[in-house]
Amino acid sequence: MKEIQYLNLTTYIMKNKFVQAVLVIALGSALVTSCKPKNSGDAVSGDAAEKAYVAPGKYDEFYNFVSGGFSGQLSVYGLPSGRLFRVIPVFSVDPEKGWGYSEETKPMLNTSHGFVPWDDLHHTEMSQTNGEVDGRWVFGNANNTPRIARIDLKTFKTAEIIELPNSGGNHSSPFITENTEYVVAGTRFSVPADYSNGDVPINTYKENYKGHISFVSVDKKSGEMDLAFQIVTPGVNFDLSHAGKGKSHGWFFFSCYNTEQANTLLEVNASQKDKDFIMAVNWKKAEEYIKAGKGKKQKVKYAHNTWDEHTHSAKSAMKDEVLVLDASELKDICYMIPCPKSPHGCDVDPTGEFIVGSGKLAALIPVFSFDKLQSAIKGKKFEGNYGGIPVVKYEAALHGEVQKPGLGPLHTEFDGKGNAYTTFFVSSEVVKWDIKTLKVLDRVPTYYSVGHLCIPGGDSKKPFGKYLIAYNKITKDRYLPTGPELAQSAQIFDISGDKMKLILDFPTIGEPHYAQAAPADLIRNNGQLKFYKLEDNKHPYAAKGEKEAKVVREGNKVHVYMTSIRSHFAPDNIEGVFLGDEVYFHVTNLEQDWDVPHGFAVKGANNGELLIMPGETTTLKWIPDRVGTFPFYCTDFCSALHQEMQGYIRVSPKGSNVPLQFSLGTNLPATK
Ligand code: RUQ
Ligand code: CUA
Repeated sequence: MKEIQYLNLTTYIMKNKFVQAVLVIALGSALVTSCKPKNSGDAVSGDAAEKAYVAPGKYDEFYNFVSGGFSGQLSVYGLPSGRLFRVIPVFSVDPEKGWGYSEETKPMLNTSHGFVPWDDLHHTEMSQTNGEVDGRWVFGNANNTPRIARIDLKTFKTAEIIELPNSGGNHSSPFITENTEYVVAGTRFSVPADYSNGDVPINTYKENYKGHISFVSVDKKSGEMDLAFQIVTPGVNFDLSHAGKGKSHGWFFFSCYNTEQANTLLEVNASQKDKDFIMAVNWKKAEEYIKAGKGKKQKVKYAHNTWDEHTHSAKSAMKDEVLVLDASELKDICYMIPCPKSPHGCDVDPTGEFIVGSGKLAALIPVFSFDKLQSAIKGKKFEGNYGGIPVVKYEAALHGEVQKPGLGPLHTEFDGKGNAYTTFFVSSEVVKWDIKTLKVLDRVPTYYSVGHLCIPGGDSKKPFGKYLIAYNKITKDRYLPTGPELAQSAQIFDISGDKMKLILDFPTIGEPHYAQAAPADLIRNNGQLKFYKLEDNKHPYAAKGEKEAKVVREGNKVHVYMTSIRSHFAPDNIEGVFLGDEVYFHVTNLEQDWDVPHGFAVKGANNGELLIMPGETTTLKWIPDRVGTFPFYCTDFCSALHQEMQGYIRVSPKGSNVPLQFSLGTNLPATK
């Protein structure tokens, strides 16, 4: 194991000569000590299996919402068993669930660029009340075409997606304030603003590229999002962020790199400076400026997509304006705190006093003090400005540095008992340290190259602190080989004692970045929806009983109002459809019982299936490409006679005289 860890480290270093130089020079002996942690035994302790074991029929203690990275989806696991319960489609189409394939869900993936069928979901954040996880919603970010999604935890469905203008690579997102007042996003790639001319030479980055930070408000009751305002900053890369809490509620902290403002070969050119920044934003102050009318209205274009539980359909609205505050003009909303070497994670402890910056190339972890930051601002302990934003003196805001913690710190979470846990990508370990004394208390190896970690409630005011899950980027030999690509792995550690103990490995979907976890009861008892009430179904094409089943022609569009119930469709024989027609199967699931979806698929559809929940109506568009007779069937095993749940649709040449007719249980008159 040690050899493989070491191999990862060397490959990483060899691949990157610059990193090699920095690490070798800066870290020296740390390199040797950190890559082979003292207690690097990979054997799990004797009672590990017992600790991760959840007996058949028993429930897990926590839900774990894990981002899928390049899969664009969110997966839901149980802890401590590591059992996978569900993959929730968010930013990527999912033929399994018809997401992005059914007519009702297509608008959810609409953007100002049109229909975008994929994205990269890195980070998840659960809604909070008073800084505690409240189990209502989980938010996710789309990195590539900047968006934020809200997933409803009553239905485990994506309920809303809002696009972010003036942004590129929405990485520093979606992090929320302590009462979910805002879900906040910082652009990773600075770009020319959408409201300026973007057709400029790339090497004019310094003049023409800007950073934008978005404050998206969240309605307390409905959860509906709205782009409240943005703050424009000099062009840099915003990487990650977290809201202040408790005493620092009203502030937000963003890590930034590429303060060199390079536009090419960033691995070298954006690693020049000894320190980049953590940007502290006084968002309460920004709110005041917005109220005072200091926001400039800018013309932009972004989509806002919402899901309606009654019509079982999404709507996409195109918005065209945003209010922008300029950080260089309004001198007291943003402050830069110098932070060593390309900070990545930016994490705030449960008290709100300590802000941890994780410099990817740093040999230490700086911890900043909110109180010291406040007095530094009051006392104007500045060392100049960065693009008009005051730069606070490093020492003036610093609580202290964790010395020689490991190599390549990335992310930190907290257990609520005064301890911080940081992941180290290069030295493949999780390190536990004391937030106040900054002493390293424990370290465990991970297999291998850990990126993120999650402690239930670990970035809130109230961590539950029993387990720590490490999300590793590289799996190598942990599982049976599956060709060139191996599943990323998660590892659960018991952190209830002084020493972290590995209790379970489990494979994950896509590439998890952030994850969130919450007590199972909080979500299980939040009013989980078991089925949609048929009487509340307001879908314009719903058939709420078999008597309402029909087929209606409107020009070349054929609307099939179809019902499904164990174990037949109504109608199940359809004739009088012609080549050149567009057929819309609107299928209503008449069941009123938990866990009885029906599916629908028709031969030759350039589409996915439908998976229709009880009481719901869902539509599949089918354009027949040839004359003939085509079977359709239920794709979800729903009863002993599921295999009988089928039907036929006949397609005749254009202009033929086959009359439009449909039936169930009787032969069509035409066939005699
Ligand atoms: S971020 S490895 Cu994954 Cu999007 Cu820190
Ligand atoms: Cu309905 Cu199978």
